[in-house]
Amino acid sequence: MKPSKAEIAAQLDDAARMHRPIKQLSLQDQYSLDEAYEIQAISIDRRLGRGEQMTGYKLGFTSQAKMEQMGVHEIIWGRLTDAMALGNGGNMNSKRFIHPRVEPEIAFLVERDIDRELSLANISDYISQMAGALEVIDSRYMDFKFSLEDVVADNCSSSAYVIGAWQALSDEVGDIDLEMVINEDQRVVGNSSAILGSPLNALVEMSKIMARNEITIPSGAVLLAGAATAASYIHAGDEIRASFDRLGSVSLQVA
Ligand code: OOG
Ligand code: MG
Repeated sequence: MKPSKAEIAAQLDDAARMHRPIKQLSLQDQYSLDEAYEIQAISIDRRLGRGEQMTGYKLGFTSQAKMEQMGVHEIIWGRLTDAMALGNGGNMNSKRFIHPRVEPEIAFLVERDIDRELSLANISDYISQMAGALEVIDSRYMDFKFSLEDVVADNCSSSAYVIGAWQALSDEVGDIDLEMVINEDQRVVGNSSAILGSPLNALVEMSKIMARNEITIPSGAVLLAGAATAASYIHAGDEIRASFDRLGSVSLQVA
C-alpha cells in the first residue's frame, strides 16, 4: 500500500536527523506536486514541533546551471528554519549531513509583511536589504537523485545556510559577479543575472507563489533567490569562501 503523506514526511525527517539517505519516492509510488508540497509542510511541522522556528523561504532551480545539474526544470520553493542557520565564518559538522553540497546565493531580508504579489516597482517597499550567502543542500535521497516531486517533498534539499553582512537593497543586485572557492583549488564563478535575469525577478516569483498558497511572508524573514551556479560537494576539512561584488564575502569551514 502507498504510504501516507505523514509517513513519507516522517521518513524524510528521520533521514535528515539520522543522516541516512532513503530511496527516491518516485521509484516506488507516484505523488502529485500538490501532495509533495503537503509532505514538505508536514515534515516542517515535525521540526517546528521539536522547537525549531521558521526563518524564511527559498527558491530552487531559478538558474539554467542548477536546472541542468539536477535535471529539474521547474522553480520550486522550500522553508528555512533556525536550525539551518550557520554563522558567517563558522563551522558545520559534516557528520550531521549525508552528502552535502554548497552553492553561492543572494539573500534578502523582508522588512514589511509580504501579503500580496509584488512587482519590480514595489519590491523595495517590502524588502530593504540584501546579502551574499552560502546554501548547503543535502538531499535525503540516495545518490542525490530525485524527481521534481521527490525534491519538493524533501523541502528542496534545504539543510543549512550562511548569510553575509546585510547591505541596502539596490537594483545592482541584478548584476553581481560572484565566485566560490573551495580550498583554493576548486572555483565556481557566476553572475546574479543568471537567476531569472535578476534575483529581483525571483522575489516577484516568490511573492506570486506565496500569494497563491495564501502564505504571508513575515517581516524579518530571510529569502534565498536560488543559486546562480551549479553546487559543489563538500567534505570534512574543506574551507569555502564565496565573494560577491558589492556584497563582500561569506565563508564556512567544514569540520
Ligand atoms: C534542490 C535545491 C535547489 C537552488 O538554489 O536551486 C536550490 C537541489 O539542488 O538539491 O537550492
Ligand atoms: Mg539553493
